[in-house]
Amino acid sequence: SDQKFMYDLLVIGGGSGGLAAAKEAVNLGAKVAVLDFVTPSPRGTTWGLGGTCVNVGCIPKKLMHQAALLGEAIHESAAYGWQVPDPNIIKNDWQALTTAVQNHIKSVNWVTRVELRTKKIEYFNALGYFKDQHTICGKMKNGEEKVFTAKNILIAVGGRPRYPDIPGALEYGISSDDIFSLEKAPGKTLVIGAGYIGLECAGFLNSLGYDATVMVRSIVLRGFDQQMANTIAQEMERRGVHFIYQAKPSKIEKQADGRLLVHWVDKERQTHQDIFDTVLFAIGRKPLTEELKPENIGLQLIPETAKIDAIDEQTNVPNVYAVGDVLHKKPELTPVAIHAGRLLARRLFGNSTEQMDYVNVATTVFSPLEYGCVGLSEEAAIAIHGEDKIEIYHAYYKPTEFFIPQKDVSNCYIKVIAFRNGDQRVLGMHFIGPNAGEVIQGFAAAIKCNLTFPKLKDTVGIHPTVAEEFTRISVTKRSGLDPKPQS
Ligand code: FAD
Ligand code: NA7
Repeated sequence: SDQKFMYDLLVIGGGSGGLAAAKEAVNLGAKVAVLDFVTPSPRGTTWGLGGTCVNVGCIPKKLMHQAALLGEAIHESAAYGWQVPDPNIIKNDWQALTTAVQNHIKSVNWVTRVELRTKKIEYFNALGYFKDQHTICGKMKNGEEKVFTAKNILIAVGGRPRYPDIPGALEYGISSDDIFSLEKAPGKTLVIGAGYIGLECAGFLNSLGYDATVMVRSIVLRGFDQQMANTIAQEMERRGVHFIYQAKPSKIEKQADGRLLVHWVDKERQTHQDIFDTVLFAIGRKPLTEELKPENIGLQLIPETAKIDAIDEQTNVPNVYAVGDVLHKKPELTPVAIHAGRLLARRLFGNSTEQMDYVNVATTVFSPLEYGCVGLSEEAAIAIHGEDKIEIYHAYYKPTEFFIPQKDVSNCYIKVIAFRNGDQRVLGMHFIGPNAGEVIQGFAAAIKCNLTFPKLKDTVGIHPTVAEEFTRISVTKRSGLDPKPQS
């Protein structure tokens, strides 16, 4: 330990990336402290230790998605012989759901706190900012400030939902920070923004029995394969989610009855309005970097986004590092933050040289019918390698378990993108269907091992599963043949 400083590593932000780095660093013998502080959302929601994923992200989202899937299963179960009273009168109790979700989160907050204590990581519920490159001021809830010094500082402050600059947005809107603990059932909901968070929220709300509308400014799921993205939106629409395309909100007003009157403008500059009980903004997230007073240490931020352009997680200030959602042009995903944090701690305190590989990170959109993918989208593959160099394989398929309840299979679709010549290495895999995350995870490992199309075809499937469809895929887009199942 360097006697000049209180700590070997001070982590600002006790979320996915920060906690992973802190735990790895103490395991390697470093003296570590973590500051974590949650500023209440505009409507006053706040939460405990653990960051976005645990409190207002992946975990509550997946639990609400599961609630939605169970509701769907109740309806299907009658076809399988279950003597369900009358599925149409079965309702989800919002309070019971949110209570269960919040209780789980509180137990995770508690376990995290105990773990920090046992590992001897010092934890402070304080909002940190830079005084100089080795000194952090931590502002506690009571306004008191505490000073910390450290040899290395890790920025892992993540981000928070953005709000548009329109009248009524901050006063009456909510975000993903609020939805999972909303005291009152959301009722008729307008979700503004068509990124994965917007689609997931609209999807589970619709499945839970609430009228849900997505307002799309341009396209759905920017950055994802657009054919897959549009298939997801089409499936949501089929299930009753409404979409308003090419529209931008302009004003939200509260009516005398407490409901919200939302005004929006379409691409012909026509104005429209409708009444909703809840307006949820999912228009992207803003990193919490400016609050760190980066100017005090000359820390450079990307001007447009306020994100940090680190090289191997090292910022332009040599002893200051960054991981997770604050990083410029890196996937905003929990396992990415965790892996980068852990590898960084090993490089700092364990003589490791291993670097984080941000390429081919798999992800899943937990829309009602899920979408999992790894590697390149069709557009990206064409842009990078040219249409002539790649082959696109695709197929519609029918999950075995869909037959008896006669579930709609029209959007169960998969796609594999590979080099057309040479070793025919697989560049991207895309799956829409049940358990997409479970399906795509193993294929991500295969791609990491340089999976080729012939090897994929030489893999014996597991029958009857949905994942085996990838081993059966053979129709190319180029052939123009029908990708519908031929049975
Ligand atoms: P965070 O987990 O956000 O942690 C940062 C912490 O630092 C927070 O607790 C914050 O309050 C605190 N903090 C901020 N500033 C300061 C300061 N100055 N001083 C002290 N503390 C501070 N990812 C997935 O992989 N899968 C999913 O299914 C998924 N679903 C998501 C669903 C939603 C609705 C959302 C919002 C996100 C989802 N994500 C998902 C993304 C995932 O949550 C983030 O990528 C991940 O949490 C980023 O980790 P992080 O360590 O960068 O920051
Ligand atoms: P995303 O993926 O950044 O998506 C934001 C969505 O909101 C997207 O559809 C945007 O449309 C839309 N948007 C952005 N600004 C506005 C305004 N002002 N009005 C209306 N609609 C708007 O954010 P998420 O919250 O889903 O996900 C968070 C992060 O996780 C994201 O950054 C990913 O990297 C991963 P656009 O396509 O820009 O027209």
